[in-house]
Formats: sequence, C-alpha cells, structure tokens
Amino acid sequence: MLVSYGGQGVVLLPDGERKPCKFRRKIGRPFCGDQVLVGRADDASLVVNSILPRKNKFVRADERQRLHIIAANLDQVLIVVAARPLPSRDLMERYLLAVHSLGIEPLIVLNKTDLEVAADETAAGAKVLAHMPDYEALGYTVIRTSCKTKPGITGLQSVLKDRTSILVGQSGVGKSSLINQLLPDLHIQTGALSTATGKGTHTTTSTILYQFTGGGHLIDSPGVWEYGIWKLDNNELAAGFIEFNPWLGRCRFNNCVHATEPDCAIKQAVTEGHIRDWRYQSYLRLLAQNS
Ligand SMILES: Nc1nc2c(ncn2[C@@H]2O[C@H](COP(=O)(O)OP(=O)(O)O)[C@@H](O)[C@H]2O)c(=O)[nH]1
Ligand SMILES: [Mg+2]
Ligand SMILES: [Zn+2]
Repeated sequence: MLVSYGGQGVVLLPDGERKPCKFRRKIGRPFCGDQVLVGRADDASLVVNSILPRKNKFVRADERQRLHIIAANLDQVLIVVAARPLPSRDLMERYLLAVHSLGIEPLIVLNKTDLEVAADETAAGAKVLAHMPDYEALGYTVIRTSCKTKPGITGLQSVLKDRTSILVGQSGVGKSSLINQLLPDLHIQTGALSTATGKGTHTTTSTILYQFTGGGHLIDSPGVWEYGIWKLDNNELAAGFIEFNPWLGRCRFNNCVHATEPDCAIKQAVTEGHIRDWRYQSYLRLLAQNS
C-alpha cells in the first residue's frame, strides 16, 4: 500500500503501476507499507482481499494517549535532529525508547551540519548534539547531513537502500528538505498518486510511501512525533536504555527501578563507568514522569 485513506487507497502493483483500490471491510484496514493481495470487484475495479502478516507497526499517540497505526513493515526509523531548532532535553531518549518498543531499528540523522550551534542556545539541547559520539559508542548509527552543502546525503542514501524507512523529528529540522534531496523524482511520484486517486494527494497530511529507483522505500508522514511520543511503562523504559541490558536482573530487588534502592546493579554500573551518567540521569527524569 502506498497510501491508505478511510475505505480506499493506492497500491503499487508488481509491474510498478500505481492503482486505486478499495478495502473489504471484513479484512480490517490496510496501512501504508502493508503488503496486500488484490482482486477485481464486479465493476473491474481493484479490491484488497487480504493483508499479509505484518513484521511490525509504527504508531503515534494522540492527545489522549491512544495509539494509532500509521505504517507497517518498517526496517528502520530515522530520528532527525539539528542545531536549529535544538532538541529539547530527553527528546532523543524518548524517540529511541519508542523505536525500541516498536521493535524497529533506530538511526540518528544529525542534519544542518553547516550550522554552528549558537552560543545563546539552551545548554540541554546543545548537549544532545555533543552526545553524538556517545550514541555511536552505544552502537547507534549517526549520519551527519546538510541539505545546503550536500555532504552526507550519499551516506544517507546508502543506509536507505533496499530498506523501508521513515523520518521522525521536530518541525523544522529538515525532514522535507531531506526527502527532496533523496527523491529527485518526488513530484513524479506524487503526480502518479494524484492521478491514481483522481484528486490531489495531500502530501502535507497523508502518510505516503515513496520508492527509491535503486531499491528501498521512504515513508513520509508529516507531523509524526513532532510533539512527542506516548508514555512508556517502567519496564519499557529500562529495556530501551540498551546499555542497561547486561545489568538488568542483577539488582537485589527484582522490582528495582534503579532509583533509590540499595544494591542496584544499574547504579553500580554507573559508578564503575560502564553506563554514562548523563544517560542514567535522563533515565531518572523519564522515570520520575511515570510516577
Ligand atoms: N542551514 C540549513 N538549513 C536547512 C537544512 N535542511 C533544511 N534546512 C532549512 O530548515 C527549514 C525547515 O526545513 P523543512 O525541511 O521544512 O523541515 P521539516 O519541518 O522537518 O520538514 C527550511 O527553511 C530549510 O530550508 C540544512 O541542512 N542546513
Ligand atoms: Mg516538513
Ligand atoms: Zn536496580
């Protein structure tokens, strides 16, 4: 599925054609990124007869903390941050936790590398950028890009190849600009979608799957996670701090939340320098918001 509206959408057929299709209500709703089997209705139009099993589901939360599926079958989520607007404190940790809890791989994109971090910017946001080497040490891939001078775009292209990816991040960090750089035929693809739906596709509001000519897909979902993610429970929290992993289950209390408890293996690992203190402090702040 390239796009999915209420009762209909656009499918990409094996021959590369984009065709409008309707959904049979009883099969449930297919989402962008879903693999589907289509057939012909009585009037010869296309109908989705079944949705193939999903590898994963990418979700967002609404104001009331209800989760909504926006895409399926992703390989990776690209978390985009920049020197302008600077990320708020713990935003990167929230994004990383959310991606981990969905069972999808996160990649970090530091865009606008042509900009200097202004001296008057808040210390917390600037620190997020300064922590990039730490994220790399944790095993996360960090790709540095600039839409103005173009370094890094080719590096980004290579990690996107043959995979299905989505861009998330605050408004203004350069997601649309990156999509423009990455998809030279963007207007051709949106044009073909408009033809298929018979109306303008709303690139500003719809979740759309684009194709790379060399293989791979990029999903654009405007506004996704711009204002934050959903609340995670304490277990998801500790599990999402990947470097905590070797120490989990070694605390004196098996319901230890690694805050004020005695004989806590996580705190011990922080003291011994196995876990970075700034990550632990971020964990404690997120934990405090759960209670
Ligand atoms: N200096 C600089 N500006 C950029 C870069 N990428 C995007 N911008 C600018 O940042 C602004 C927001 O970009 P946009 O792509 O709309 O961000 P989005 O809200 O994440 O989609 C625009 O004025 C872009 O021209 C970059 O790499 N360097
Ligand atoms: Mg945008
Ligand atoms: Zn503990």
